[in-house]
Amino acid sequence: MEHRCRSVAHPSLAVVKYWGKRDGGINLPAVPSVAVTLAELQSTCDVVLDTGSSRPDRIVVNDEDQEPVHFEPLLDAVRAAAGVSGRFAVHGHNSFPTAAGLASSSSGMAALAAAALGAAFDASLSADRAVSPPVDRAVISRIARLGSGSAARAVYGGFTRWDAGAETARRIHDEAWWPEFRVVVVPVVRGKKPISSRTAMERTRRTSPYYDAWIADAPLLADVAENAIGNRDLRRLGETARLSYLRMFATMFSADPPVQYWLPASVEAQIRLAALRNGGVAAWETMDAGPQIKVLTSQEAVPAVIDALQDLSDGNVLVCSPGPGVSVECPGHAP
Ligand code: 2P0
Repeated sequence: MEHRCRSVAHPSLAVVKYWGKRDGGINLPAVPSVAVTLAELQSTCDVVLDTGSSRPDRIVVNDEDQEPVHFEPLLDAVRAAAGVSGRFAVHGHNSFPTAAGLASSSSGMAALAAAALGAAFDASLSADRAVSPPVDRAVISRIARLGSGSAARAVYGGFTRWDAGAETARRIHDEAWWPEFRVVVVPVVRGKKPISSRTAMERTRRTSPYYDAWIADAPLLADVAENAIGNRDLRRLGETARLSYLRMFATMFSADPPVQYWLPASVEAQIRLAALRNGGVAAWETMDAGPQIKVLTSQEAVPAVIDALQDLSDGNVLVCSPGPGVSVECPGHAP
C-alpha cells in the first residue's frame, strides 16, 4: 500500500556556525550554533512509502538520482520511529542552487524527514498499529539531523539554536520576532562546491591546530548572538556573526590540506561591506562552506547593500526574511 506526503522547508542560515562533530552519535555538534530560517528560499519534498515493496529506496533531487547511502540513516530512523517497513520514493526540489553553499542540505533534509515521517506514521496508523500519531517537531528535528546537521535547525521557523551535543535544535524566537531583519544573499558563483562541508568539517577536526580553540570560543559567541537577537540589536549580531564565520574559516585555512572556499568576489564583497559600514550602513556578511556572501542587514539598508554588491553576483541577488519551519501535508490524513 502507498502512503504519500508533501513537505516544504526553508534553509537555515547560521549566524554562529556549526563546524565540527562530537563522537558518540550521527551529526552531534561540537559547538552550539544560532541561525535564522530564510523564507524566500525553499525546498519541497514528495515522498511515497510503499509498504509492499522492499528496499532500496530511491531519491531524486532536482531530477538527479542521488546515492541512497547518504539518506539511509534518516530513512531507517523514520521506519524505526513509526514501526513500519517498505520502500521510500523521494522527489525533492530546491528553488535555489543545490550544494553551492546556500544551505540546501538543511532545508532538503528537514523537508525529507517531515514528509517521510508523515508517510510512515500514516502507514502505521492505517495498519492499525498502536503508534501515537505524528509528529512532534523535536522528533522531526532529531531525525532530520541524521541527514544533515543543519537540518535539525531548519525544522523550526524564525530564529533557532542548536546546542553542543544536542540531538535536536530549538526555536528561540518565531519568524515575526524581528520584522525588519533581512539577509541579502549574493551568489558569487554558480555550480557545486569543490569539497563537501562534511568532508571539510572532518578534515579540520582532524588536522587544524586551531580546532580546540574554535571549540572553546564558540559557546560565548552563541550566547552573545542569542542575546543580540533577543534585543533586536543588529550591530551586535552582525559583529558576532562576522567573528564566528572568520574563526570557522581560520580552522579551514589551517587544515592539512587547507580548505579554501573563498573566491576573489567573496573577498571583494568583504572589503566593500567594510567600506559601507564605515559610511554608516548596518550590514555584516557571513559565509558558509562555499564562496557565497550573505549579508545580515535591515530592510532599510537593503538598497544600499544591493547597490554595493550586485555586480559581484553570478545570478540573482535574493532578499530574505525570517521564515517558517517545515510544513507537511498528507492527503487522506490530518497534517
Ligand atoms: C552551519 N554549515 O551552521 C554550518 C556553517 C556550513 C558552515 O551546517 O555533515 O551539511 O551534514 O552535518 O549541515 C553545513 O554542514 O553538515 C553546515 P553535516 P551540514 O550551517
